[in-house]
Amino acid sequence: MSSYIVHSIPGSPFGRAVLATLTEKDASFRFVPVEPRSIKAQPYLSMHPFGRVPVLEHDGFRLYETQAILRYLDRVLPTPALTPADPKAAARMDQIMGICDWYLHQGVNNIIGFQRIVRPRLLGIPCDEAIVAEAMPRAHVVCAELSRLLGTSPYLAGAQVSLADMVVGSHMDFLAQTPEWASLSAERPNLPAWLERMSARQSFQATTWDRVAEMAKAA
Ligand SMILES: N[C@@H](CCC(=O)N[C@@H](CS)C(=O)NCC(=O)O)C(=O)O
Repeated sequence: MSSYIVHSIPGSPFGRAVLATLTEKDASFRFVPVEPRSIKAQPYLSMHPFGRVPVLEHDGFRLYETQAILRYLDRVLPTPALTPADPKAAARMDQIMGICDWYLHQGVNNIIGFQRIVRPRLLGIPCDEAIVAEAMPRAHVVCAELSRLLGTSPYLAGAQVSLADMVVGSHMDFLAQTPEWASLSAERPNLPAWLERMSARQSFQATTWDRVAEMAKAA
């Protein structure tokens, strides 16, 4: 039996980052689907008092907050390392993971991705165009900065794939499925090229929304 248990909702970019990291490490895990309507009530709140996904369980140890989970996995499953050995590259990785939480998710993906994808697909409610338009200037700032930080490197923290790619890739792949991606990526060709590189990885192919939905059905 797998010692890693991931509680998440199919389609969650944060949940995908955890699943992709476990896949990069070739670790077996059990996926426990969380019913979206259940996350703001007990018993789920006893596992995650802020009512979010994902949650990781490992050998009786329970952890939430994606950055903490990813760093934990990188410590207990050290091969292949997903944190650069060079302190400056590691700091860049940490910075980009912070950008993902504070600027890419908050105010960009949780608006544009939610309105364009989650509302129609899961809730059957049409997109609120005004809210999406209002988020676009913030989205351009985030994409411009991630494009600048990526530069000509293959991955966000340099030559090797890192935890930053796991989490930003999961979010960016979501954003890339919206019509807004055309304008967000137009002047920044390094971003779609990097995303294509990430999407070709086995860890990303194994953790698309549809693949995670299959895991949920099989659970
Ligand atoms: N800071 C949390 C954020 C997790 C998060 O926002 N997850 C989203 C799904 S991608 C969620 O649970 N949303 C449900 C909600 O906001 O009610 C983490 O890093 O794990």
